[in-house]
Amino acid sequence: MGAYEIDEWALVKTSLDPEGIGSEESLFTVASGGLGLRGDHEEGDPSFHRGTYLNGFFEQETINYGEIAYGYAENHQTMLNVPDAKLFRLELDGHPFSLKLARIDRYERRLDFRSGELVRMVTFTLASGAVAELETRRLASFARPLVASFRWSLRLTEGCAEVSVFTGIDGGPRNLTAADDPRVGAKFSERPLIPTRLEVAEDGGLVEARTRRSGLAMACAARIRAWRTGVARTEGERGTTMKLGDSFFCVRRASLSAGEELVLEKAVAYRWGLAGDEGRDLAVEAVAAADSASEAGYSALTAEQRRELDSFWRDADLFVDGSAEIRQALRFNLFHVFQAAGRDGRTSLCAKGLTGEGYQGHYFWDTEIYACPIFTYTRPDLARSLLAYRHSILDAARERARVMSQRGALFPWRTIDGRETSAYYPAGTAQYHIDADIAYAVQKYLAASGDGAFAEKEAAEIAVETARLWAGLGRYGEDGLFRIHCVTGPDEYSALVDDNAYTNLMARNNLRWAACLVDSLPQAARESLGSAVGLRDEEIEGWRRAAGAMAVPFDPVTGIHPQDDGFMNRPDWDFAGTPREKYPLLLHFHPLVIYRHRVLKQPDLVLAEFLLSAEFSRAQKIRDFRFYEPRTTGDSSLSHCIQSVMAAEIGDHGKAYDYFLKTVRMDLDDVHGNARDGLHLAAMAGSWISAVYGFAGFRDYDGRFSFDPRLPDDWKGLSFRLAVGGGRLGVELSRDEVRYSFEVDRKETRGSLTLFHRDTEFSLAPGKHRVFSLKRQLRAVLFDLDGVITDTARLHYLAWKAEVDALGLKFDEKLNERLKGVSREASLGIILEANGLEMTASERIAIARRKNERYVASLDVLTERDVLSGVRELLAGLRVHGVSAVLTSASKNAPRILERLGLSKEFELVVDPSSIVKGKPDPELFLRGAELAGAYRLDCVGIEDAQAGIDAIRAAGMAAVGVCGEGGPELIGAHRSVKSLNELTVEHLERLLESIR
Ligand code: B16
Ligand code: MG
Repeated sequence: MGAYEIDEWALVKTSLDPEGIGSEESLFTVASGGLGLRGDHEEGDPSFHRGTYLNGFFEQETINYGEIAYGYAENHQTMLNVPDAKLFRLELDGHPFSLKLARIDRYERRLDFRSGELVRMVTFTLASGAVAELETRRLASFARPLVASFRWSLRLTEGCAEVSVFTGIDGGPRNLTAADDPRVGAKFSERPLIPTRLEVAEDGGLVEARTRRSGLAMACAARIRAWRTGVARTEGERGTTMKLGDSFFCVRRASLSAGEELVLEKAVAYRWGLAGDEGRDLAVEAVAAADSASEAGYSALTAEQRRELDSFWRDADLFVDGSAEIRQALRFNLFHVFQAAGRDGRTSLCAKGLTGEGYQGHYFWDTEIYACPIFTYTRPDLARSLLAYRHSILDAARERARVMSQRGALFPWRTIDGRETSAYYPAGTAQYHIDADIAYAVQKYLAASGDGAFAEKEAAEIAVETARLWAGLGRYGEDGLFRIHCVTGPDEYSALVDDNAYTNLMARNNLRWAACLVDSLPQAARESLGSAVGLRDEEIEGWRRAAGAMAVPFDPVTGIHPQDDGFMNRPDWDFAGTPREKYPLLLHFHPLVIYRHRVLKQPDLVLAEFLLSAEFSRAQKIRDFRFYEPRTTGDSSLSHCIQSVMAAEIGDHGKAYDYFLKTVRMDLDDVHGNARDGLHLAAMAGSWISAVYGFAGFRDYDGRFSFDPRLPDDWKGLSFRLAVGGGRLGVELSRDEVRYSFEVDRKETRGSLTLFHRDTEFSLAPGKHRVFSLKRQLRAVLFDLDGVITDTARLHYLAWKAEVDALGLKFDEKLNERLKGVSREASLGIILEANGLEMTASERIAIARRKNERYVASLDVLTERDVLSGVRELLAGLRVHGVSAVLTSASKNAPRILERLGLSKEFELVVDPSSIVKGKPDPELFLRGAELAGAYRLDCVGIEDAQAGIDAIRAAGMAAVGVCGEGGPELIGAHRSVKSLNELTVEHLERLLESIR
């Protein structure tokens, strides 16, 4: 699989592959949240694009619109490719060393997830026959902000050679420009970074530069040490340093014989800030940091790096028992997400991390919805820092809200410094949902961490200003519903719509949370919040009212939530007529062509159903997932992980795993073909989301922590830890059971943690654990009525026949087969459709009523003798075993029929079909049945005689028994088929449950 070796703790490549060099540069990036070094080779060749980035350091340039309108974003912002410290050029016997031309005997590059180093080893033979081992190492320090350290060594194992090595700071690299792809490419008209100072010393140098327009300045200092080891160690290889344009290079020379080694260590420090900030001397800071790192030496920095990573992995590792490839991919992803996160409260996490220039180093909602969950539950300090960044740009967001004629704060869709920089407003500025996404991430962080100080200040201010935005943006319609017009949801293949369901749902959550948070503040905090943001009680009431009246589109015909108000009116995209090469659609069709169809780039409503999990029934989620999935292209890399989580939730394990594979290996396999422009950080974070929220079924809605585990077939286990309740919750899943444990540093100060395993509430005291079985155990049997308990199909047939004949329509026993298990109204629909007839709602109601009158009258003939054979015996057996019996009939006459059959007492639990949204084959009836019985759905067996019923049971994730009768049609999908219930005992059902997953 892929071009990389399988190593659980490293990404390893053992061959040079000029074709894949671009994506390799992204994959082999080392970064520290503030500084990113792309994985370009030390010699600078072969290379797709050499890159060094400082998170938050950018240049801006006016956006040139062909036609401009008020309030358009004014400036592009582009994270700059800054002077490069990675180059080490080597000359041997006067000839430049080239990876492409050398006679290479061994090659290996390794990105080590535990030491944080990129290590390359090359063994090669010189023209003279001498043999050399070249080892290079680099790291971007987590412990020392914006410091990188390099170790370069060349050892001769045979022969001798004259060696020269050149390294310094190269001012040459620029940002990538020309590209047809709107997702990449800087827009500079002039060189963005102007060198202002270049100084050299024998052992290093300093460069300073400032941006042309964004008012920022940077400094970069390097210190180089060299020595020769081997037969006899000599100190301080002397060398010279030279300036070359905006660059400088130190040269070190040595004559090496077999067994001797020339070693260079280089410490580099970057600093940046506002140009002209008199309080700071960036050069002095950079030099001091480089000196200190140089004195400490490379191995000391590696030790620091290991300590940081040991602690990260202790909290964040996700262990999959069953596949080394998956472990590697998950750790690779986590490592990159950890490397990408800004740590200073002033920077966030770029969509591509610090691995490339795609999306120009911008921050989007990716941080809050995709990356923050990882940090909230593994490194809360980093989650806090990322959210503090949002607080730091609150003033810019307030200003943006004013420009957009709103109150409160409107966070920019994409930005570096807080100002909106999206040049395409329909899929940019219009994504107001980012306000609610940020609020959501803050809400989660608080619920998991209990960070009171953050709640009282930063969180409260964000809560108020975002709630204000929604309260002002929406309008009450004539129907009293609170509506939000003309926004774009997460799915960018629909734009500028009314009542985007995701936006409204998340806004509702935002409004409610803000009201609760403000109400829960201690008096003093409330007062200082009041003076900071001028809050009145009536305003909070207004939020609650708007939340209570929020419009959420619902289509009663299909029973799904349309993505927006107009969604159901639009035609479906012609998927069958769209060849593979036309994807992603955004590169082949005008936006309007896409917008006017039902086609999704990524989940929208389905994402809301994940994030706001408890607000939707399972049946609703199943319907919605099934409706949207075939319409979702996955053109966004943010798509797959959400599809995976929701497929897992609705019990579609095959799909859950397929989508997981797409997200977990997105960049390793270059699924989107653009890894060279930088890695897809949200998708990488998404693999953690898929595993934890998908396979472990973790949900954290509204501060309630629950798990509903479902391991993929290929895995034997999954374990991880989450930071909650002041300690670490350990979750260890095996095929048969799950073990929850709770550890805290100091037991006496912590209370118990309340959790839910499925629907079972339990609490864990510090130091304790609890184990739950995951095996299916028979708890409830859900019985269909007609065809299973009694045979009223004939009576239904006669009643319909009489009615339909009177209308002069055709109706026969074959058509009647299709009505089995189907509701009265839907049955009439089938009859009319078969006759090619349409009727008004009132005509339909009248016909259905008359049919029912005939049917009810015919029920008088039913007696206890009409109970089908085997029914009473099975019911008696269930009672003895304490297994619930539930009636899940589509018939509204079921209670009357039970009474006539003398079975009312046997069925204390009867699902009322008039209380459900969709009948069979929708699983709702059966899921309700399980709920009524208080049984977990996988512990239920459903018994049905109709195909629609078997489909419904399977969709509910339950075991299905089909009653086919004598010579009846085969029921597809039934786990077991019987002629009558005579063939079934409780033991049979128990064994049936054991045999299926
Ligand atoms: P009612 P089941 C179903 O019963 C019948 O099979 C189906 O033909 C009928 O239309 C439906 O009940 C509705 O019945 O008109 O009495 O509400 O198989 O789900 O028990
Ligand atoms: Mg039936």
